[in-house]
Amino acid sequence: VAEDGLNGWLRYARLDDCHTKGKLDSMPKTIITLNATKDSPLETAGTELQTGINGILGLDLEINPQTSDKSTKFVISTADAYKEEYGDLPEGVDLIDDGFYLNTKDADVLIIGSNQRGALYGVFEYLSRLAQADFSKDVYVTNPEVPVRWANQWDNLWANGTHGSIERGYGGVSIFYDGFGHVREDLSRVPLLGRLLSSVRINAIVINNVNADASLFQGTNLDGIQRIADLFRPWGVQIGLSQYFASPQTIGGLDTFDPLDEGVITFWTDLTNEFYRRVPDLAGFVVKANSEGQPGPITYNRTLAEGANLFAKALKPHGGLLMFRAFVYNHLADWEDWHADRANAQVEFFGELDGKFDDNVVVQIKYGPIDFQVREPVSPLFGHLRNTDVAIELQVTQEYLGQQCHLFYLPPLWRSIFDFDMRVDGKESYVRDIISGKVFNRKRGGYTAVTNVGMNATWLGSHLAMSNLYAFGRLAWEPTLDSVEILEDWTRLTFGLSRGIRDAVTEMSMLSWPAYENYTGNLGIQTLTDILYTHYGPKPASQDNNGWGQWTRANSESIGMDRTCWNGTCNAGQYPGEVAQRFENTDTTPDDLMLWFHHVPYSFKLHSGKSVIQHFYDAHYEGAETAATFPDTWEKVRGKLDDERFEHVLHRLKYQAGHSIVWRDAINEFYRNLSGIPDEAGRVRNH
Ligand code: GCW
Repeated sequence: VAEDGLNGWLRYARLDDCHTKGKLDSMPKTIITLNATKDSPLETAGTELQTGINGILGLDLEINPQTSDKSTKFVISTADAYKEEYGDLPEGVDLIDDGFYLNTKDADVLIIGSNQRGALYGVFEYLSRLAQADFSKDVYVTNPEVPVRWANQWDNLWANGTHGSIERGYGGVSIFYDGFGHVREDLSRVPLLGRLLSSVRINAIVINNVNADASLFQGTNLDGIQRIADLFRPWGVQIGLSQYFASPQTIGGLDTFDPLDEGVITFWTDLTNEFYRRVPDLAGFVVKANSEGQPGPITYNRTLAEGANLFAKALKPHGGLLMFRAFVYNHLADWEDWHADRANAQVEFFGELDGKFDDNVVVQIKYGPIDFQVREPVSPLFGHLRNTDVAIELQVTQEYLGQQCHLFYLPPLWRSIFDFDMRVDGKESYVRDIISGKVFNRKRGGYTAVTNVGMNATWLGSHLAMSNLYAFGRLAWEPTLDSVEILEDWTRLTFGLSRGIRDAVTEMSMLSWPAYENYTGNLGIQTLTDILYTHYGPKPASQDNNGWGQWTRANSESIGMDRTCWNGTCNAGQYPGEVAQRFENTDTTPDDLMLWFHHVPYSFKLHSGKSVIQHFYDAHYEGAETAATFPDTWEKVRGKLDDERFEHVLHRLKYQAGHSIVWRDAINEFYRNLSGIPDEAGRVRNH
């Protein structure tokens, strides 16, 4: 497990002769890396190509041979260096930052990046093709959809409390911190992660929890941050840091953290300069402010924009970005107030601030208005920020989605958000085009994901969960990629070329979202889990009667949040006109969001013709039945891969099948008791 697990999808397993027959002779014999300096991404590109070809094809290639022999070669280069040495790239090859050009149709294979990172991405692309026995000869030019493609780790310096050392991390303890307040001595996992991230074109990683601990920025930990950055750099991965808003007070010795105070401004300027002295290519900061008890500018009656700009100004001379999280809401809300609604918070806090942010601020918005639920409409804030760059925040770590103990392939959920048409000003405006900046003519957009890999030998705690990390990078580069195609690539790279394995993984993965939604929370009611602590397992009673605002408003007659404008919280009204109208009425609200937007009797008839309560009962049975097929589906591939990975996956799938029955019965019986309405099929017991 260790070796395969840590390499993830970069195994470079040897291809069978039947795939390589007649192909090896025409392979170039040497690798040229133009102007590669030590520890540069270009140097990495050369060695990675050498390693990959050795693994996949069994060929030994020399890098930058001294002889000027005339044999065929791989040329790995930046566009500028290539131009100097060989002349212009062909017409029509237009590259933007991180993009690359790959030419496999001639005797020499050209892998040319707009920059060094792009060249490295080109090598990974080429190796990914070879590993899948794709020897096609063509010309390929690709550029990223957005420049910000960042992983976020929620790693803590200290391992204590209920969360372990990574908040909402299910893949073991931190690879960065020792759990006792320090950066680890042994950082050998860092380059291995850098390699995986780089291979899917993720260009930065935030290395500490957004609930930030400023002691990371003191003493020897500053050296530690520098060591981490130095280990990621050869992979073209920059680091970012989460900042604690009250640091001027807690570590700066000031009696205030007011963002307009001169001393506070000097504190952040000096600290930022110190970071850049050590890490000249620092990507920037992430800030969670005035959220869930975190300090922020509102403490001093300053706006969130004033808070964000404080950091932005310090970062600006160094070219750094300030990712400011839109996850701001009142977690002590009044649940007896029919009109209170956490889903309204983002637009309430940020809507009016549009245009008030400095130009190196990016507002980072979770995909839905609440919190990584199994089904949410897109955050309405995406329709409001016309003059502000935005990034979407996704989760690879499955916080509400089974915590890697349940299989949940996320791209179909992500795509449902990216592909939603907001109808801004009555015009086509897909969320992905809002993110990229196309809709509002913005220059910079972003995709971020909370990844939370840990020391576990599989990184995420489960082999199959790695498809989500892989897919996140692929989609951040090209958000219209097909979920199944991404998955098939990943499966071939991870488990080899067996059709059987590919069919099994695809079947289970593509059923995994509907199954999980069916047995955990239907019709937009959210994941009915324990929302107070673990976010795991069924606990529908925990949603209501507390300030967290993940309410269902279930009583003995009716259920759902009334988010209409005519009678409820008017969250529907935060969407652009056409969409607002659609969500305002039950007639035009899709079934899967019915209870998100409407409070209705259990007997309410859905578009499907079923009542809400019967839908609950049936869906929970269907979901559990689907999960019950997973172990059988996986059994079909026994013997087609190593036993260790086979058993590891099987164990998780069997557990999921069992736990889905726990979910089914807990939720069904809860609503059977509450509503008093029997299951038409007579399955659900009354207590
Ligand atoms: O979903 C909540 C999580 C917190 C997390 C927070 C956030 C890092 O329960 O653990 O804190 O979201 O996104 O800031």
